[in-house]
Amino acid sequence: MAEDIISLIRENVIQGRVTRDDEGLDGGMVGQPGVTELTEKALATGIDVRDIINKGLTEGMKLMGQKFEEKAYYIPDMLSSAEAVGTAMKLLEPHLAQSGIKPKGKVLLATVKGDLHDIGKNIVTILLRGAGYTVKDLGNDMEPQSIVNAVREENPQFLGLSALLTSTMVNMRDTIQALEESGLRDKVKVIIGGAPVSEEYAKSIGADGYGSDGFQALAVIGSLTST
Ligand code: B1M
Repeated sequence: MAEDIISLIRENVIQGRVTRDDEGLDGGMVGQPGVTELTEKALATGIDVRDIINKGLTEGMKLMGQKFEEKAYYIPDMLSSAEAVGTAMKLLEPHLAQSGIKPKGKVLLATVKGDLHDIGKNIVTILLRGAGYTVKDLGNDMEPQSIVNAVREENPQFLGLSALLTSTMVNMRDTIQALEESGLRDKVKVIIGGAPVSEEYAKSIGADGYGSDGFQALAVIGSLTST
């Protein structure tokens, strides 16, 4: 039952179907539950929110990416899928929040210069907020100097950088260098994530941590909090 619902969520992310009123990219699906109705059903059935996010939404976007590579779908199709994931995350957000917990620390998050991919960063934002961190989302396509200015103004404990393009991951290194040049590097712990980056890359550019997904980012920030 749980696997069936998660598999339908995946399929409907690929089809870019927000609600039951949507046709779907391949057409003919009006009336069948979309990502909104399926996510509501998953929550009502007691399916772990982590599985909904990792096995349903994130996996659906990955499969959509493969179809994009195969040229079966195009950029507007990816945007429909992105809208479906964003809508589901809004439904899941209240279930991640643990009421009554004290803020754990402040995190600034940004997608680096040249990169417009923000779905992963938005998921990390929601998970961190749900876990009690105060998160300021700086947005995407963020110049190193703008990030440095925000770190100076906001004085966060953590800075999270996201990149999805091999051509923009280098801007994570430039951002860390800009922090060093401005004398702020030792005031903030830097965590990086996104499909093209790795633990090794994080080490090579002098980041303090790497998260392979949103939950890993949470775990890494948690472990750095206690060091
Ligand atoms: Co683009 N895109 N895209 N895209 N896109 C990719 C990344 C690509 C792999 C698709 C492909 O060709 N196969 C490819 C990159 C190739 C490369 O660099 N090697 C690509 C390309 C080429 C492009 C364009 C250049 C296409 C074009 O215009 N010709 C263009 C670039 C625009 C730009 O940024 N300047 C482009 C545009 C777009 C859209 C705007 C259409 C759209 C983005 C919409 C949006 O974000 N608002 C889009 C999308 C949706 C994708 C794919 C399909 C999905 C990305 C995604 O959202 N994944 C992607 C293909 C794929 O991934 N297979 C692709 C789901 C998301 C939840 O996962 O972002 O990995 P992810 O985040 C995860 C983890 O990585 C991690 O946690 C998240 C949750 O688990 N994580 C962190 C992320 N950030 C983290 C930070 C952390 C810790 C963990 O700590 C701080």
